[in-house]
Amino acid sequence: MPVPEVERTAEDIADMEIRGAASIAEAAADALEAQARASEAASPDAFRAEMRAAARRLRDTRPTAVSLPNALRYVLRELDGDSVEALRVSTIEAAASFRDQLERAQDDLGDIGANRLQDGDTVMTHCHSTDALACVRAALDDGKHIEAVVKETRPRKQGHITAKQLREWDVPVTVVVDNAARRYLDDCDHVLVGADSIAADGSVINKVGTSLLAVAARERGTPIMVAAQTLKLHPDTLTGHTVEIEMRDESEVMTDAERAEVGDVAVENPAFDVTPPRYVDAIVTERGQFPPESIVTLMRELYGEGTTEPWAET
Ligand code: RUB
Repeated sequence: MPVPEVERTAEDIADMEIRGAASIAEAAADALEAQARASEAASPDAFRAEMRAAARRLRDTRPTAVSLPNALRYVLRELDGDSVEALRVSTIEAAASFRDQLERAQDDLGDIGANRLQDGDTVMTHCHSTDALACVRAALDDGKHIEAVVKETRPRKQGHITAKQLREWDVPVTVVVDNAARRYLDDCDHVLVGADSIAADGSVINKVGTSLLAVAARERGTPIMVAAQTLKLHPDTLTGHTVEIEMRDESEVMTDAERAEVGDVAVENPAFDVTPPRYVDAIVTERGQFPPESIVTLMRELYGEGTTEPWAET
């Protein structure tokens, strides 16, 4: 049985109290650390079994952001030792080094992304991405004036989180409904979004609506920049697997009262969509910026030809 902190984190991820691919990854690593600290396992085998069970519980919360299984793999891979105490220490160290890497990757990515932003530029955002915002932050730190058109991002309106963060940085913000995006693209110099997963062919999986925005931006000639640290590269796509798109509760789209009023309709609520590589100008990672079609080279270098599932029951 995972310790209560793992259970709490899993529930918070599933309920989107903790959300966004990087934050989900960090919370998962923290939860594995909590499991290790609280473990009363009587043997190294029992400790490892507990860690695998905790990782499975976390893994099963949301299916699309690959940062989650990548984070779990990172920590479980570092488990080392012949005693419970040694295993505990190695888990705690692995979680700390994961957090360091995450923070460093976002800073480095931000510096690279900021080079694409010129003084006086306006960016259009979709959803809320800490990787995307790191690019704006770094551009501001370079002394550039940046403005933003922030898409509301139905149904959960994560655009409000982006708007709040940008206002805290004194960035002038205009919030628009999603359907107004094309109208405002002419006023924007970049579309700047994050990613939950990036597939081997360079497809970008991000909050639903990203692909529609990318198609419109291509038509208007506005460059599309995806900010995604390498934790978002989906290694299973190297071996032909596809990325599962999470379907969320219908009530996020229509309340029960609205449905009663409208009548008997089917409601679908996909949380993410796939933007084909031809609509993306650059994927900005902490290792540099890449045309989407070449991201596979980096993916091979970092993740080899595939992955294991270290959380599997043995
Ligand atoms: C969040 C979302 C974000 C990515 C990247 O979706 O699509 O663009 O996760 O975020 P949700 P970050 O709100 O459903 O989790 O750059 O912070 O990892």
